[in-house]
Amino acid sequence: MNKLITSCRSVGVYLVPVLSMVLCAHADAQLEVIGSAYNPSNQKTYLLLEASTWTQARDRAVELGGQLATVRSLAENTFIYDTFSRFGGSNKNLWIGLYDLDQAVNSTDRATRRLEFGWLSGEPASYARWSPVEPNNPQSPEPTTWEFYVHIWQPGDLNRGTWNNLQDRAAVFGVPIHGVVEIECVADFTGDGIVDFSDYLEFLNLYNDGDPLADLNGDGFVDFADYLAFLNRYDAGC
Ligand SMILES: [Ca+2]
Ligand SMILES: [Ca+2]
Ligand SMILES: [Ca+2]
Ligand SMILES: [Ca+2]
Repeated sequence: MNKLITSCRSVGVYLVPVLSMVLCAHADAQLEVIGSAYNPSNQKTYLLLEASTWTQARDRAVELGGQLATVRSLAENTFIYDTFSRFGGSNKNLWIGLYDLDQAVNSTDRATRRLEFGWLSGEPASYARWSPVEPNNPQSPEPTTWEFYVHIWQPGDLNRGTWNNLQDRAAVFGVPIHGVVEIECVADFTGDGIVDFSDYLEFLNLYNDGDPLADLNGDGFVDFADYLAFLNRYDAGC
């Protein structure tokens, strides 16, 4: 999948404009990765997607060989919030992998309602950082107003850094919502669960294009330090 976008960029200049436009329009339909970061304290790599609905971000995360992030502690919540909520200089709400497991059952009791949410990763929902008034339970008969998906509030909000359940939309109060993807195996660039030479070639492609996906140490630059970081993970088999 990454390759498609990469090829579009690198091959586009050689194509006649119309063909190039068609191919690139197809590639652009995919959510772009706009940032990445490595958290040394839990050895996990995170990617930031362009703004989208929760379900779009969820699907893109799987294509990228990961999942919308699981938040297991205050430290992980703080890392994600500090790293991405003002990424690029503008405020961002952040989608995480928490969602309402049963859309037909929605308690009006807040304590009970909190237990209705679970992680995409299937890990136990032992840690939570709900805003004091969430998750709420809109009572409208119109299902599109029901709030099944969870994001971290952006820095400009009173409840910044805490969680809110929301509809499947790409912005709230005019501020965009960006998916945060957690990548389990960084060297598996093809996302097939195996680390082999095809991953090496895929990394080289991204590296040569300066793609943010190749910024493995998350410092905003694609350079030799990232190449060495890749070789380390590649040798380690993940
Ligand atoms: Ca429910
Ligand atoms: Ca809510
Ligand atoms: Ca692979
Ligand atoms: Ca880098």
